[in-house]
Amino acid sequence: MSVRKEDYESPVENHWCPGCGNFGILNAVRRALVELELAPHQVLICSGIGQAPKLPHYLRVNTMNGLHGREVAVATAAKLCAPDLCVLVHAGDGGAYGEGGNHLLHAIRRDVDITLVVHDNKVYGLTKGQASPTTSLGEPAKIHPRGVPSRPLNPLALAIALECGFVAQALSSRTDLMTDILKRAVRHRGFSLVNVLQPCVSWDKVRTYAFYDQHCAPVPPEHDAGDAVAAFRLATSRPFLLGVFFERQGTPFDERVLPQGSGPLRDLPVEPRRAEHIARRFR
Ligand SMILES: Cc1ncc(C[n+]2csc(CCOP(=O)(O)OP(=O)(O)O)c2C)c(N)n1
Ligand code: SF4
Repeated sequence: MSVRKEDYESPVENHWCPGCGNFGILNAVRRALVELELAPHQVLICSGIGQAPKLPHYLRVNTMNGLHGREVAVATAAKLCAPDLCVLVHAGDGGAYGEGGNHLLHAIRRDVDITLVVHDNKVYGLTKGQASPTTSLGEPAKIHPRGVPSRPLNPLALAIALECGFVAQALSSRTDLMTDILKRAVRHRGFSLVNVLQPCVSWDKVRTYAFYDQHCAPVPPEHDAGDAVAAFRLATSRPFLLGVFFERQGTPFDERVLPQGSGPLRDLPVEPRRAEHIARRFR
């Protein structure tokens, strides 16, 4: 089977602003899936509400749109029902780290075999530029004219502290590196977090393409991605390092909870009478 880029062509009209960093992420995801020889029917992309969550509309793949911040929970259920699917989640920094923060913690702890790609544009893009959990302390924002009063979340350090299976950072304009990182993240069996720095050309006039070009640097080649302490130190030392910070192979959640040899949940026989009995208790 040979998978082509055209197989992922979607007829849906694109509504991102011209020049948005999301285009680079879209290109890298498509390239990664093609290079992994995954056909569209083998892939499910879950998302919620926002600019980032529009990404699966622009690819011809299986899609599940959940509520804002609930995309990881939806993906967890989907992976348990169909463990043979490659499940990705696309969310903004607001959805993933704000509204969805609690779901993120527990998906990491469970080690669900999904890849969460966070489009980290440091603002709430769709709702027109309010501060998000990753906006810098003191930075003026829409509803914070005197500056954001809270410290930003460090998603990489948080994930490493929880010994998340795979933790990496990419930049939306460096699609070669992002494609490689995404391929590794998808191949990793367990929860993968890829934080993608993404310029929002409409609402963020500080972190432009030129800003990121100037401030980003690769994770040092001598870094040992198996060393959680070194990874944590790296993640807390410089905010704009690109590459793989941490990788640890465990037993993914679906292998731990699904009975041996039972097959995917979707193949289990449905007993309508039992379902009816359960439904009656909630009427
Ligand atoms: C539970 C809930 N809270 C808030 C909203 C309103 N809302 C929709 S999109 C959005 C911002 C999205 O920002 P982000 O997740 O960072 O994604 P982006 O648009 O920047 O890609 C907000 C606040 C909502 N739909 N549901
Ligand atoms: S508002 Fe920002 S994140 Fe949303 S499409 Fe426009 S540039 Fe992209």
